[in-house]
Amino acid sequence: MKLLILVGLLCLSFAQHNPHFRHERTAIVHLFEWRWADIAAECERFLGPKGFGGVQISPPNEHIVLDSPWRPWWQRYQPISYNLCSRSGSEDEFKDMVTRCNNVGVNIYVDAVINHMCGTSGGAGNHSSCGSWFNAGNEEFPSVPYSSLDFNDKKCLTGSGGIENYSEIFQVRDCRLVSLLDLALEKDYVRGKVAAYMNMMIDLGVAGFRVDACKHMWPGDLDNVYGRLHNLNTTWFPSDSKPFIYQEVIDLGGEAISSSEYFQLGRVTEFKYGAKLGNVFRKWHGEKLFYTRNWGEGWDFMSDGNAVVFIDNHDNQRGHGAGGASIITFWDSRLHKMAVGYMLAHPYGVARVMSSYRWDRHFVNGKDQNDWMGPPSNGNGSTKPVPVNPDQTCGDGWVCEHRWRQITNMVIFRNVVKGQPHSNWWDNQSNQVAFGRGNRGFIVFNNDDWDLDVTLNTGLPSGTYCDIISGQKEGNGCTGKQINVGDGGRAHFKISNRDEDPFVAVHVESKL
Ligand code: 5J7
Ligand code: CA
Repeated sequence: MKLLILVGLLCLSFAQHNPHFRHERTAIVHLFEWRWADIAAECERFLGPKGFGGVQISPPNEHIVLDSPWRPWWQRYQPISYNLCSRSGSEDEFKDMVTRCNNVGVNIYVDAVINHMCGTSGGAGNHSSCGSWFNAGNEEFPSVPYSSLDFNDKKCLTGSGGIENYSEIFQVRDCRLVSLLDLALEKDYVRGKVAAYMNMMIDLGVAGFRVDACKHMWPGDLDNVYGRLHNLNTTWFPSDSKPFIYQEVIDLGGEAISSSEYFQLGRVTEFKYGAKLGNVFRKWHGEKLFYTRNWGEGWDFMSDGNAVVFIDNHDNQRGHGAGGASIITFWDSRLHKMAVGYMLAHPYGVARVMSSYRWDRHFVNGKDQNDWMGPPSNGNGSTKPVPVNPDQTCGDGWVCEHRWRQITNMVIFRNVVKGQPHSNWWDNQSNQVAFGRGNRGFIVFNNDDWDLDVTLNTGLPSGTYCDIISGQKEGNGCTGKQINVGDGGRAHFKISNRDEDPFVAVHVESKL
C-alpha cells in the first residue's frame, strides 16, 4: 500500500516531464520568431514528414513594440496582455497553426513569459503589438487586467527596486529583472490570470510550455500555477495527459539558486550541456572528445529524466546569457552540425534543435553591437515570411538549421534508435570517438587534425548502410558514403579530417 502511494506520488509529480511526443518522435525545434502561418506550413510540408516531435514557438501573447525602427527580438519578452496577438500573428492564425501542426503529429510548446510584464519605462511613446493601452509607469495593464496591486514592489527590498545581487535569492525572485515589472505570483488573482492564459492555449491544443525566467519565480508559486492547468486536449492527446513543462533556469553552478529546486515541477533546461560540448568540439581548456565517454550525468549534469538539452538557444547564440564564447551556433556551421549530431545521437535528455535567423554581426571589443536585432522584417516592421528555395533551404535571412540535411537526418536517427542504450563506445584517446545505440544505429566522429581509419564493432545487423551525413538513402540508392557491416557487426570507417562533415552515421532504416 505504501509502495502504491509512493508510485502514485511519483507519477503525479513527474507527469509534467513527459513531452507527449506522438508516433515515437523525439526532438523539438525552436522556430525562433517565426510567424504562425509559416509554422503551420512548415509542420505540414517538412516537420511532420521528417518526424519532428514538436515546435517551441516564440511568446504568443501581446507584447511591447519598441520601434523607430529598432524592434529588438527581446521586445517579445515584455508582455502587455495575454491576448494572442503578437509579431508572429493573430489569434486565428495561432489556432490554425495549433490545429494543423497537431493534425500532422507535431506538438506545439509555448514560450510562457509569466515572471513580469514590460519594463518600467514602457508606455512613454511605446505601443503594443495589438494596440492595447497600458501605462508601465503606473503599472496599469487593463487588457489583463493588472494594476499596481499585482506587482512585487513592496516585497522587493533593494534600493533600486531591481535585482542588484544574484546571491540574494529574495532579490532574484521578488525584485525587477532589468527593470521588468515583477508580477506578484503569490497572489491568487495573479496565479489565476496566468493559469487562465495557459489553459486557454491548452484547450486550443498546445502540448506544453517552455517557462521563461524560472530562476526569478518561487518554485511554490509555480507549483500552484501548474496545479491549476487543464489536461491536454483529447482531440489529439490521451486523456489525463498533463502539459509538458520545461523551465528555463540558467544554472552553470555557483549561483544561489539551483536548477534542482525546480525538478519536481517539470523538466529544466540544462545550460551546462551546450557550454561544455562547445568547449569539447572547440578543443578549448584542454577538452577532448574522448572525455565524453561518460557524457550526461557523468559530467555533473542533472538527471536524464529532468533535462532538456540544446547546443545553443535564442539567447546564448548571440553572446547573451549562459555559456559565453564556447557556445557553437550556425555561424560555426561545421562544428554546429557535429555538436547537434552528437546531441541527437546521445540518449541523454529531451533534445531541442535551434532554428535561427541571420543578423548583421558587428563586433567591437568582442561584443556584438547588433545582438538585439529582430527577425528579417519588411519596411513597416512586420516579420517577413520564410520562403523555401528549390534546394529546400530557406531564404530572406532565415537560417533553418533544422533543414540542414545532416541535422534533419540526425533527428530521424534519434527516432529510429529511441529507447536503445548507449553502446559499443570506441575512442582513440583523442578527438575520434564512436558509439552506437543498441543494434539500431551507430555514429563515428573525427574531430582530430588527422584521418580516421579504423574497423569497429557497430552492434548492427550485417549489410550495406547509407551514411546519412554525407548523403542519404533515396529509393534503393545512396547519395552519400556506403558502410559495409560484416557478420559480427564489424565495419570499416575512413573519415578525413578535411571532409566537409567529418562524421558518419548509419541506422537500420538507412540500410540499403
Ligand atoms: C535572466 C537570468 O537569470 C540569467 O541568468 C540571464 O543570463 C539572463 C536573464 C534575462 O532574462 C530575461 C527574460 C525575459 O523574459 C526578458 C528579459 O529582458 C530578460 C533579460 O534581460 C535577462 O538578462 C539579460 O541578459 C543577461 C546576460 C544580462 O546579464 C542581463 O543584464 C540582461 O541584459 C539586459 O538585456 C541589458 O542589461 C539591458 O540593457 C537590455 O535592455 C536587455 C535586453 O533584453 C535581453 O537581453 C533579454 C534576454 C532574455 C534572456 C532569456 O534567457 C530569455 O529567456 C529571454 C530574454
Ligand atoms: Ca519575480
